[in-house]
Amino acid sequence: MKKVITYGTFDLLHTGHINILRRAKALGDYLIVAISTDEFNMLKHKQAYYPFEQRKQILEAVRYVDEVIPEHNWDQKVEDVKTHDVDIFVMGHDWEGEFDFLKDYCEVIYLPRTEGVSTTKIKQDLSNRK
Ligand code: C2G
Repeated sequence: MKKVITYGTFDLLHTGHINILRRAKALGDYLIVAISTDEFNMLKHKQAYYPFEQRKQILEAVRYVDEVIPEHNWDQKVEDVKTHDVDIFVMGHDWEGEFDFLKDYCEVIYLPRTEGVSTTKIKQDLSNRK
């Protein structure tokens, strides 16, 4: 069984998230998504609308996702790859090169982002409608 992992906040789930989850799953048989905890988001200077438990529940309902684990810090990826016996690490290409150190442990693939959609844009568009 080929196992894939990807990481992110996945707040206000949108087609950009769905597109990367669908393509990540297509690379293997089992997709693990490591979702940033609320505490880690503070370190990433991100304020998610949905708290971790709700983002986890939403991701677990996505057909491409087989397992959701918490992302507590920047440094857990090597351990996650080993612990979960991961074959492929996937991220959007906005992270191109950032995680190449994982190539010692698994395949590293950066996929094109979906243009024109982001959680930040959703928040801005809704704010402008007021
Ligand atoms: N993404 C995408 N297209 C978009 C928006 C996001 O392909 N229009 C991808 C990102 O490239 C990322 C994933 O969706 O691979 C999740 O995006 P975020 O929730 O913004 O995650 P991020 O804040 O980039 O956190 O350790 C890694 C970090 O946790 C990544």
